[in-house]
Amino acid sequence: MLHADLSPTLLRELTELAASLARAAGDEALAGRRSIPTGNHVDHDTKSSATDPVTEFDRAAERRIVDGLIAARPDDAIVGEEGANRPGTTGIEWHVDPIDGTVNYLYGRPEYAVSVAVVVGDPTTAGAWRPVVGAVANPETGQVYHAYDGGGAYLRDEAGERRLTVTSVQDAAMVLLATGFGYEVEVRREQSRALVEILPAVRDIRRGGSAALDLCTVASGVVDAYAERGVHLWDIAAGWVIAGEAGARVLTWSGGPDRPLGILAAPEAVADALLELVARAFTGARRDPLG
Ligand code: LIP
Repeated sequence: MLHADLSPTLLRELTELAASLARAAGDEALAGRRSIPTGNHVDHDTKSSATDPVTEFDRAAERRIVDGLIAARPDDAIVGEEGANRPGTTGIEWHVDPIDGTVNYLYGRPEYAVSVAVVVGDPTTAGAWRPVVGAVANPETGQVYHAYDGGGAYLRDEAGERRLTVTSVQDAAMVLLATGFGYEVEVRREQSRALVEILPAVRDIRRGGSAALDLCTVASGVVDAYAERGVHLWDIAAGWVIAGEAGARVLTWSGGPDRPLGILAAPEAVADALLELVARAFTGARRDPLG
């Protein structure tokens, strides 16, 4: 059931809450990273594979965000990458990726972010849900990207706040495309095959290591588009709203039961051409995407 009262006032309040918690958790994660000399990896466990890390700072950041959400909105549902799973009664569900780009965080590379989003509807049913609020904070740069449904996309940093719009690229062959790769060998094998089709058809690709930031770079025009197959909702929910509010068409498709999502975010002028390319390249990418 979609939430009844998604007024602009409520959406603004939810966005500010998301942005403030993302910033606070990010600052704590940054302090943790800087407490360890560069060149030393943060101690970590692994999840889906030996290359899929989770650190104490991922868990601490998620706790910080969850505690803040419960204090502010105790009846909302919460889903977090590191295990937060709290039912709710309001129809509002928070999706939290406490550190997106964890491998970059591990190595001391600056491309990682805290992603906090609100999703309404039923994320377990294709087409019956959508993200409506998103905040993505990059602790290394102090940048906070934020947006809510119908409110525009913004970047807030030490220079102030400015509205974001996607690029005006008209030709798919001139698209600078952000993409990413999963942790599991079979997913990476499929993604490698997809690159054989995609790389010759676009200007070039960029691999930043954080889906949340990749979507924000589409919104800010730092790249033209982003496509990846194998991401989770918590990776993309906030960036989805931000890229969409900056003028991108955002399309997702399901990888099937227990399989992650595929996503394409692109300016309208090249969205159809890129969708055809992605649907050719990624097995299982649907030509009739979810939304
Ligand atoms: C990451 C995604 C990125 C993908 C990585 C990884 P994590 O999420 O944001 O787009 O390419 O393989 O899944 O694991 O850093 O939260």
